[in-house]
Amino acid sequence: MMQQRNWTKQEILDLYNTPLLELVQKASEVHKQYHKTGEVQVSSLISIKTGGCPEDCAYCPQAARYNTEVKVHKVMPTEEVISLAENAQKGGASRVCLGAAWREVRDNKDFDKVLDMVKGINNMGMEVCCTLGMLTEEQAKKLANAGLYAYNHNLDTSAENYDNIITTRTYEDRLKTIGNARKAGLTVCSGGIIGMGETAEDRIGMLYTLSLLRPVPESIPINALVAVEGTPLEEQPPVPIWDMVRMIATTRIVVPTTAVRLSAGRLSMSMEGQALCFLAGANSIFAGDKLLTTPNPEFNQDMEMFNILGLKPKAAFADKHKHEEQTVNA
Ligand code: SAM
Ligand code: DTB
Ligand code: SF4
Repeated sequence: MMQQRNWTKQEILDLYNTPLLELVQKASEVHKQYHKTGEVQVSSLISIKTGGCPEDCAYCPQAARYNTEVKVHKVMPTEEVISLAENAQKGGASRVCLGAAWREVRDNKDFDKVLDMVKGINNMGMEVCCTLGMLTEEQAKKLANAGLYAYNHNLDTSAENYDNIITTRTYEDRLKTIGNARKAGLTVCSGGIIGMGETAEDRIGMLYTLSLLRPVPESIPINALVAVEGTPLEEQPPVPIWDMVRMIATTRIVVPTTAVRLSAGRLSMSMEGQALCFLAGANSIFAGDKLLTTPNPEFNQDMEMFNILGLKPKAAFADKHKHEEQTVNA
């Protein structure tokens, strides 16, 4: 059983600034020690409730206050969600993430529908993750009882940079929700976005905060900003692939047992760039031609990439024993 080490911010920053190939090599060694390097989890995103969100997250096309092309949809019928999950499973996906453009979970009929979706997908033998905004410990427990495996709630950026990106809720609110998910026995998925104009210190500050959580999150998504017209960040230049590789490699070294997810932004990455991300320790991708509202590489193109790189989709719950050990030892 690996004990998570306490890193200092400076140590993480020094890692991040290591000459690139040396960093990738180090990360690759850690990856090989703790993970099956030939396996990458295929996850599928389903936007169960799209647009019209009251929050002001500067990156998000679903915020009602920005003028984007996203159309508002109410909660999707459960059968439709299950059928999308079935299709994803046929394509090799072992994890489904249900996303809702909500500020927070409310105890109403829509939440009951989400509980049904979770039950249905869990019964199919897939890992179910939800990202529904803030939630209480009681709501987290209801989700856990319905069979939810993970709760996604991103820190997005460092505590210092947070107010430049979101003002309608605080960093402490985010940490509290993560704590509530944890108390309910759910695994935690929490990461952030690079390419929003933040400094290297901000990227590392976020990683530092995540690395100090106990237990450490089982899953950390690293998103490259998808700059969407109409949002305050529409003019942000694309993040260099080298920054993405550095961020993934650094995360891999700092939290060796965590699943590092190469999440949004792959449409602008070459296959070679993504290959470096896998070498540096990325454990998963979102497959399917849409993320929540923005485009993603075609499914067939990703399967071709898996073939070329010699990667296999990972089975569901392959990390479950690791999570149970972590919880027992926490
Ligand atoms: N409304 C819920 C919340 O914010 O917690 C859940 C859905 S929200 C879309 C989930 C995450 O998607 C955000 O925390 C953010 O990290 C990521 N995200 C949203 N828009 C993005 C964009 N344009 N580019 C990259 N990541 C994005
Ligand atoms: C995460 O960190 N990235 C995913 C998932 N968690 C929910 C979402 C990415 C969304 C990208 C923008 C969009 O498609 O709307
Ligand atoms: Fe709403 Fe989530 Fe988008 Fe923020 S990231 S505006 S909370 S959907």
